[in-house]
Amino acid sequence: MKITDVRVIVTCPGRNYVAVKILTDEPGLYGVGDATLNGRELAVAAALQEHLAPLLIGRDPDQIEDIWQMLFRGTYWRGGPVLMTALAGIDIALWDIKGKRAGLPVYSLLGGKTRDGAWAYTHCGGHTNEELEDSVRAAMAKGFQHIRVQCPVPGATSTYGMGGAAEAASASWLGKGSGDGGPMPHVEGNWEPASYLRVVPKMFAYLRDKLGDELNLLHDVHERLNPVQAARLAKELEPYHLFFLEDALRPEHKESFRLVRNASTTPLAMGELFHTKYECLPLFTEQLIDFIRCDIGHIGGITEAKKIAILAEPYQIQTAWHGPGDISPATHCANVHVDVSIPNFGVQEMVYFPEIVHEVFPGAPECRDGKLWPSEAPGLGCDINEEAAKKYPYQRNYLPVCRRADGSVHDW
Ligand code: GCO
Ligand code: MG
Repeated sequence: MKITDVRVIVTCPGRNYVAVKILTDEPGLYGVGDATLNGRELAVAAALQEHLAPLLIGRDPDQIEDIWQMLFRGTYWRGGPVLMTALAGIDIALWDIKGKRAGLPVYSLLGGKTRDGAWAYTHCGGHTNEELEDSVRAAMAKGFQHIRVQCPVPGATSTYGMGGAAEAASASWLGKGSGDGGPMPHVEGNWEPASYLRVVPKMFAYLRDKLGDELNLLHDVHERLNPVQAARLAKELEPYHLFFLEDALRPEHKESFRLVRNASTTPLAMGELFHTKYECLPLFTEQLIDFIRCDIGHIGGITEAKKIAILAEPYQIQTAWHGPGDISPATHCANVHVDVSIPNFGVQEMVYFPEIVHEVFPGAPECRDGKLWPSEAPGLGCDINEEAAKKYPYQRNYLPVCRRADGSVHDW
């Protein structure tokens, strides 16, 4: 069997997505992958179109590992976010082909089920603790047992995650630019670590008081703290028994996790800005984190995710793959096939996609009883409707930029 064509499809059903469709010489046999890198979509599309796709034509799609190595090591330069996202798009599409060809869901090819479904967490936010509580109660009523909670920061004009599930599912930051229709990033201003550090423990105290101890609560710091601030937060959150505290530090400072770790027993999650297993290793070997949450769509796909899970297992680190609305349902499908086939799965981030996304990408993991369930169809279970994709052309879009009260740039 041979690869005959690689189509790179850029579409914007509310958000920009980059899809990879790999066709073979077997009539009707193709795979669909996701190569979306929020805010830098066309860089990945160009890498695929101009550099990687030509290398695939005529190759045997069954040889996923060899193709992966050829693309990763063959560049000589290795890969950052752009190339590892491009590679993920190819890898995910190739696993889809392998499953369809075998007549089996991909989880079966990865070793078979280790659990029935994958525990899922949804996002909750609000402008006040009361609003947040309502949003958490609504998620609990839907069956969620794991919930990520975010709150506004006094003085800040807006804050990452405050909008909860609605924000995650909405049309990203499209239209929130400079206000004159120009392509300027939406700026989030007046964010101060001191205010943030004061307000987050109060949010958890409120929620535990109202909701009790049983619910699994998570929180995303979004790489905004320095080491000593992160250590303080982890320590002050100890009484509220978080399921995990996510991305407390910037990805560049892995050694600083020692300080956070030594300060508290709050479980730590990290990894959505990593690109390879090599970045995960120092956190694994010193057991500095409890959950690894790489983005399967940004680390070269299922092939690398499986290796990362295997490397994490002996250190008793569990997976919590990144699952936001700015990667397509194809990566969400890949997440769940890996989740249900590995021994050290922890939890899976999920979003409800708007209907317009499902129109372009039919097929996504089913969410019920607080869990995600993989498709039982051969392959990964996500398709692309190319005609529908054409209706929603790419729109230039940027992620927000965060500024502190003095106007200086900070991590968003
Ligand atoms: C998460 C993430 C996302 C990122 C987004 C950037 O935990 O879900 O932090 O919300 O901000 O993927 O494009
Ligand atoms: Mg995050």
